[in-house]
Amino acid sequence: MKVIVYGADGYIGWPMALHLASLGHEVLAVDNLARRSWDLEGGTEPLNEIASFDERVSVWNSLGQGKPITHRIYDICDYEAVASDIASFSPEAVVHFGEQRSAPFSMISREHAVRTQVNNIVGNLNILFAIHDINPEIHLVKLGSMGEYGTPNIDIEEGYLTITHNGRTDTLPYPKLPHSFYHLSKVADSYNIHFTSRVWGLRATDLNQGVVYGVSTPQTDIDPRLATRFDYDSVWGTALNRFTIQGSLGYPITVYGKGGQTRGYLDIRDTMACITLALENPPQAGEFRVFNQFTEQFSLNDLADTVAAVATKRGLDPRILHLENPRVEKEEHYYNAKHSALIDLGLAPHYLAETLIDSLFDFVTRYRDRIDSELLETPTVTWRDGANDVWRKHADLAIARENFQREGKGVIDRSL
Ligand code: NAD
Ligand code: USQ
Repeated sequence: MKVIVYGADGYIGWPMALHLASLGHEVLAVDNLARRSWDLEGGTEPLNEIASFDERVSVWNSLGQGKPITHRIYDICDYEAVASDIASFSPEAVVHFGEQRSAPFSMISREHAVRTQVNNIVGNLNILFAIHDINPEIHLVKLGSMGEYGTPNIDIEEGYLTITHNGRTDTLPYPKLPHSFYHLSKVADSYNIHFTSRVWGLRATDLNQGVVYGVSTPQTDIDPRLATRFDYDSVWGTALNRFTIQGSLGYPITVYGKGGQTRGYLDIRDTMACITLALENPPQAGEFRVFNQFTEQFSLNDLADTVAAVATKRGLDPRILHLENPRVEKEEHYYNAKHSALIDLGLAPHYLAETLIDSLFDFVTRYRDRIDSELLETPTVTWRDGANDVWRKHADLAIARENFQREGKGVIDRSL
């Protein structure tokens, strides 16, 4: 199959490009390197060293482990670039990861909220228009988020809810109560995709994904230059990544608020499997298919306790600290989200066991000299302020921009 992967230099997009190439699919990997420029902007970086986009692609292509990958660097907000590649590469499917994906980043200021929503909503619209204009048969596989639903006091269904109101019944998109301006951009994407499925007959799968963990896939493990990123700062690092590194170093494990916040989680290997299943089983023309993509649900207290148990077994003395919550979210709530559609298609999940956390401890320990303890500490972005000036560790954007361009790493985010 010919597949374009948008956001192919990112945490999930890179291993996905490798996974598809290893299965013999022809992959065009696209990214504008915005994620790397956002690191420079905020003074953050992943725990592990990651090769440049050019280098990781050339390493893969030199190994002869599957199909070679072709890659291109451009912004998907540039319609001409998106349309030109869809026309010339002629994919059967596109997998779209290429968005600003941090909830805290989207809550820094008005400008960050606008940047997030313009980047995400315009990029997604461009892909929809290019599919419509060039080949409406192309299957769009789009990464959404479980956080689009929020935490309602009823069961969460997979995309749709059948409602009886005043004696009449209809099946409608499930109501959304998103957690942040970032999650709101995903809701807008979902509506735009649903609309184009109904009006233009496009075929699309919206994957409402939970929090992804892990850095190890059969392909990323082949060579250190194929590694994917592990983030741990308070803007880009997920709670589980932060807890792991905090627990392994003897830092307090920073649970925000009461810790009853419950979310869906999945291993990065299951992300690969779910997307492959979606590609192999495309929806009908005109169908907007929604899967809830996670395998288990945990509260933050569950995660903190599991990390602390692993730390204790390793002879450490872990501490769990309940910080004042910088976010506005329910800290104790009902949560029961359906997630059977991917299992019905054949997903065989990897579950979060202490052994996986133990292997993450080993991973973190290997890179302990690179840890910037400032990034582990108190979160710098709050949901209430709307102008979080202190979030930047290195505020000198001009220097970051200059270095980035001098090192030839590619285009800087246009709105920096
Ligand atoms: P990431 O930030 O590591 O990767 C996203 C990639 O997209 C980056 O390399 C970035 O440079 C690129 N990108 C962003 N805007 C672009 C644009 N306009 N043009 C071209 N490229 C652009 O994020 P990730 O963690 O790999 O997440 C991938 C997708 O999955 C995102 O859409 C995210 O919202 C979704 N998702 C992630 C998780 C998770 O736990 N990581 C969970 C649920 C959903
Ligand atoms: N949290 C802590 N301590 C920390 C960091 C976070 O308690 O040190 C809490 C947050 O308050 C929140 C929960 O952990 O209640 C989850 O936060 P997170 O940062 O782990 O994940 P989130 O912001 O939800 O975002 C991540 C990805 C995003 C994806 C989302 C899936 O960054 O791209 O969309 O997970 S979901 O959560 O299902 O919406």
